[in-house]
Amino acid sequence: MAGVRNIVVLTGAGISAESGVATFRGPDGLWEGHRVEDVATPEAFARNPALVQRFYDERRAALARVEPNAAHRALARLDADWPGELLIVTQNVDDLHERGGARRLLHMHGELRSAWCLRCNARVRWDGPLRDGPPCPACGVAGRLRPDIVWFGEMPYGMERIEDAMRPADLFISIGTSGAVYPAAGLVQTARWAGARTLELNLEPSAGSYMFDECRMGRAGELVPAWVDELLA
Ligand code: BJW
Repeated sequence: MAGVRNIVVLTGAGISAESGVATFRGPDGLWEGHRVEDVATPEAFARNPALVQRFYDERRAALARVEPNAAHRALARLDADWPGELLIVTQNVDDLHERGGARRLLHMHGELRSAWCLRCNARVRWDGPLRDGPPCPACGVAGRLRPDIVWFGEMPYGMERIEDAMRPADLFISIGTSGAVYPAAGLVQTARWAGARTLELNLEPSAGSYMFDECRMGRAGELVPAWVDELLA
């Protein structure tokens, strides 16, 4: 695509929907059975750690039953073949981008396959359950590991790296996100200030659709491979 060198891609739950991972705010949303304030805040964790650990243990275990889809693979192809700068910023806590082959990737809301020790502050790769209070592999203290997930009121990861990638961006593309959660929802505005062209790919109009130069509505598994083909042509 003429004049494009620096790209920032933002992804949300919609890109993993066709892999069978529930989105957050749809009719079958992940939080249908769980009130968000019961599970996705530090206060909820302090109040009822067993409930929160069980919720995340189930989602971590479910990763073994899902596979990357055509949209994840298309972004990995872009990552491999794009000669300019690229950063894929995902709000998703699943590991489907990396299993699809993406490398230039940042998980701004944390990762299911990581645990954070509240005793020694280490972040460790974690694939099993946390509900039984296992010892931290770094400091050995039991019962202090929490899901390494950014909850409401906590600072998302990598904000400096994201801002550094946004400043020189000439193309910003948002895929499969409702635009309901900040600061991710504000990145389109940052992109506009940077002078980048902005494109949204989503199943339906999002809260921020009006801010994009172009919106394409449909399934990520179809729209993303077609867009990557266009870009690499
Ligand atoms: C398809 C598809 C298909 C379906 N193909 N598309 C008042 C105003 C403004 C902000 C605030 C406010 N009060 C509080 C805040 C801040 C707060 C916030 O934004 N609250 C809002 C509710 C208003 N944000 C925070 O607290 C954040 N931290 C923060 O702000 O720190 C301060 C700070 C930061 C930076 C600079 C300065 C200060 C932290 C937010 C953490 C969010 N964490 C969660 C939970 C993680 C735990 C978990 O996974 O359980 O992350 S919330 C949840 O929403 C999750 C997601 O990453 C996030 C976004 O959801 P997403 O991905 O958009 O999913 P959906 O379901 O909403 O949408 C899916 C879309 O896909 C839909 O549009 C579908 O149509 C589409 N789709 N199938 C294509 N096949």
